Amino acid sequence: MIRMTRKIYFCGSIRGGRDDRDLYERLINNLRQYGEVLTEHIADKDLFEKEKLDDKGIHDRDMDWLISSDAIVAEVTQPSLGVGYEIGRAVALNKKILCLFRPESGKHLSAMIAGANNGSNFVVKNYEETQASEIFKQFFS
Ligand code: 6IA
Repeated sequence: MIRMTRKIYFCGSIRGGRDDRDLYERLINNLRQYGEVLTEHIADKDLFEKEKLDDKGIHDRDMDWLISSDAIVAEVTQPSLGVGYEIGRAVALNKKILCLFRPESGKHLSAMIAGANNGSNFVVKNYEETQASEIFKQFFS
């Protein structure tokens, strides 16, 4: 029997603001035990200097990855149009989605994300970082 590695598409803010970059790095490292993280560049410190593609190239490549992925994990505390767009496209593709929001940030999550929670294939969790491992374990079990 051929066992395929699960493909995880991690979403985090880029042009929306990089305040949570370090956290993205820790979450991505944690997620690696559950599959291949297609978008590990989200945590890259030098992303702005390294990126060679133009906007269309980025969009088209990321959409291909999104289509090929098995699960989407989005850190949604830092509002990002790109992350919101990816989540909407993922819903249309019937993907399994986990959104993580930190209420401690003092921010307010969009009702269009919070209200999409159905507890099964679209899961929204208010969390603190120490809870992330347990949330991932449950989500991928
Ligand atoms: O609107 P935002 O830029 O915050 O959108 C972030 C989301 O869109 C992430 O979850 C990524 O999957 C995707 N995304 C946006 N920009 C990029 C990118 N390069 N490379 C990969 N994925 C991206 C942008 C670098 C550029 C500013 C030089």
